[in-house]
Amino acid sequence: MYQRTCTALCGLVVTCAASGATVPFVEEFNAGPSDWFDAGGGALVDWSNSGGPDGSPHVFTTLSLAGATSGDTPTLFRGQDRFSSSGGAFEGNWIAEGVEELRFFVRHDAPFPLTFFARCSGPANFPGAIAVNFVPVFPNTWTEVVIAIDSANPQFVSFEGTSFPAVFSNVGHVQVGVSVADGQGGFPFPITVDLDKVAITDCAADCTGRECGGDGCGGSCGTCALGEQCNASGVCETVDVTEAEAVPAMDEWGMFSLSFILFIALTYKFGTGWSEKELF
Ligand SMILES: [Ca+2]
Repeated sequence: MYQRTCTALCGLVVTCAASGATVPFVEEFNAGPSDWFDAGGGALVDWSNSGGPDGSPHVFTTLSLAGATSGDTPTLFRGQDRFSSSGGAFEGNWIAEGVEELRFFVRHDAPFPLTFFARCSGPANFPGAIAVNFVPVFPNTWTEVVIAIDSANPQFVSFEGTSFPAVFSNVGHVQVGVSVADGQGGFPFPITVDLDKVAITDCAADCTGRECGGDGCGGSCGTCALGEQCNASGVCETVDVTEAEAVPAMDEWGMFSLSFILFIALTYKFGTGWSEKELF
């Protein structure tokens, strides 16, 4: 983070807001499109006050493939410094500020899966870094795209003649678009594409070997089916119904067991210095 000074018209020297990226940050679009612009950069994207992945507000725009051909990469959403998108939260030196991931949720109503990409660049817009989400996003389903901000991430398919450090040491633009696949060009009907929860994180989620529970960054590796529970290793296990039903029958043995567990817990708390937060 750094600050700069600006000279106002009246001659006073004022301190502008810090211009480094805000990490972590999530653009929820709660109050409007947060100065995110559309494909052409000439208008704000559309905004809805509900319907996001969690029912929250989100933004959307219209994609036309009528004049597109396979291999085209139309940009749909623009979070850019000259628009003051998200109050400048995405602008700055992502490497120095410890950005580990770029995340966002997308949804669309095309009758076929779409391949999304993210592009980041400096304030001049070129060159930039393009990362492709290789798993196509199915229609009508909010899907989270996660891009590790790591030079070794194979999602980065191009740095447009520059390098990973050159782009991510001075991010001014964050853009989301789609890659037009074979057979999609010429589709005659407008497609609505939704966007929400555009985020930069300061930790890297890891769901390796986990199908449920936390991802280490406040997110989830998945949920278990009815009748299952997530164990400590992040694996869904079938709940033993017989055992579960026996719990409410609190007889003397049960009271003794509860007392014993509380005794062990309290002993451990004072023995190791657990904080209140950790216990409860
Ligand atoms: Ca939202």
